[in-house]
Amino acid sequence: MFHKISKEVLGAATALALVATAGAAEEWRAWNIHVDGHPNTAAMDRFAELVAERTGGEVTVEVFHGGVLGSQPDALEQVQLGAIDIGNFNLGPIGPLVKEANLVSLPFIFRSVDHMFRVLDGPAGDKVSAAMGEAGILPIGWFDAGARSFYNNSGPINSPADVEGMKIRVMNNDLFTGMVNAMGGNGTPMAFAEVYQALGTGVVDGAENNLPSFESVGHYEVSGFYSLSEHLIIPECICVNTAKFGALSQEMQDAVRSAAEEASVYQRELWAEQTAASRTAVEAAGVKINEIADKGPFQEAMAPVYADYLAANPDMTELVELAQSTE
Ligand code: BDP
Repeated sequence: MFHKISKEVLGAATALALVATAGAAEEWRAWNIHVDGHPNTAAMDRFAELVAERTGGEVTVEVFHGGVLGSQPDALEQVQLGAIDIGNFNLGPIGPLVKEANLVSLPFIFRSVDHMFRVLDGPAGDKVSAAMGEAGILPIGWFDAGARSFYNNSGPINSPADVEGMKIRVMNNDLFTGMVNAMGGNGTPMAFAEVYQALGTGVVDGAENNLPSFESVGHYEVSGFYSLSEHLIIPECICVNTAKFGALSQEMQDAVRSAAEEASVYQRELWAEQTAASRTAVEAAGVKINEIADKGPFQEAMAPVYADYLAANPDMTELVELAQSTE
């Protein structure tokens, strides 16, 4: 009797387990470096809501904010390995992993954010996306990250000569180290989470970022001058482990993609508002925003950066020319 019941129970349990496996929910862990109040944090939360809604709960995303899953270079490797499933990444730190992604990290390659998006939406962008997907970091949505400018304490920066001798924190990418070095400074890669303290204690003399990030993590509290060099216009992505995304049915892939696209539209709206609001907030806190009358000398100083990059990656010449010639 006992034996008989247990067999029936076992049979039912096995059947249930099979049903559960067939309809198994995908639970994705998402990396986000930003804190509450930053546009990307709100956009990633919106993305998670939309994914749950549009996949009928078949895919869910838990977003870990504030970089608690690790630094950006580490998190990118985790995405490649599938240990982290998805995240909001800046293309700067993707360059060392995917050489095509470096296209967008060349200083002054884009004339404006609009120009950057036109390149991204065209054939050059298709090449960058395809290479990223092959490297395991598939972009499914594009965020605005504005333009990055220098900030420091010693005074306004108006020309490359003002950067001379300064130790400037940059994101992890040889292009950015080369960029600061080409101005006579000392480009120093460092994790984002360490920059506040490094600025406060004088371990670095300055850093560079867009206005929303300059404000959100308090760098403005330890930097008196923000000089609008706007030397880098780098997009950000919602990027997913390529194999995980590819394992979804076509219907689920479409649902996740549409969630990423809608979250990106939302992010770009928030971004525009936040850039203006951050400027007002940091000025109110005493930061001097310095307009640079002539950015020409900064652009000219970048000649060796382009020369070195193209000498090391001659196959990237076509892509660079394609971006530059995009109207
Ligand atoms: C912010 C980016 C973030 C970077 C950070 C940095 O959104 O992805 O990690 O800059 O400078 O603007 O490291």
